[in-house]
Amino acid sequence: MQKLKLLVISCIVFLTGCNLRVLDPKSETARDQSFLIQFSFALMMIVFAIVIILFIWFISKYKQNEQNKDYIPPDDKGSPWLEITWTVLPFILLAILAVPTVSITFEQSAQIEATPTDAVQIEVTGRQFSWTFSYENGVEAVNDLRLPVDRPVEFTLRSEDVIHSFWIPKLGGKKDLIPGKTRRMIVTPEETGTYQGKCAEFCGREHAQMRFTTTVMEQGEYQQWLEEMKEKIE
Ligand SMILES: [Cu+2]
Repeated sequence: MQKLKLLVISCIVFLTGCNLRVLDPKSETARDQSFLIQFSFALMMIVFAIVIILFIWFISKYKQNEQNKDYIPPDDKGSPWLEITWTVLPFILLAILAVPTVSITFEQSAQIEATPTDAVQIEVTGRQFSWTFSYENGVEAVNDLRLPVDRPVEFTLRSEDVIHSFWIPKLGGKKDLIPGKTRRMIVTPEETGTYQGKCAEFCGREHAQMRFTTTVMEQGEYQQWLEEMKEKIE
């Protein structure tokens, strides 16, 4: 018991150092996704609470005591009303869950989403075990992603070797990089700051090192950074 307590406390301490927060959205994409997580969690908790309340109520109501210890309940052969209730209720709950899930999934599907005209284009290449980001003016940076705030960014994702997964939790969900395929992802960061990103698909021995930092900058600062980087390579 003592060991278990220690384990739980140390886990909590270690996890507070974790900067990969899914429920702290800094873009519309991430906000919609965290809404889905919270919405389905709330729905689950309602079902859980009802089941637990009924459970406690039944075990206290039908508990054996002095008065009922010889009572044998009649053998019921089914109840159409009960069966209809527990068939229809889950159906309604799933329908409620399906509406926002399907609509957000389609809305965020890159196949359907048109590229906004003012989108910044960034090419992302994943390889064992690093990320290369290529910007429109030819600048390349390794494990260092810079984005302008309040402008849509279209990522073109490619892998050089195995399957990787591009993930910046605060900006949006994961997108797998499949060797031989080009994939797209559109995100509009809404707040400046530094966000951690990582590979979210186990891809080999140093997978855990496959991290990158995402710096969302003011638009002017971003342009300045791009120009400074360009000068460096020339
Ligand atoms: Cu990887």
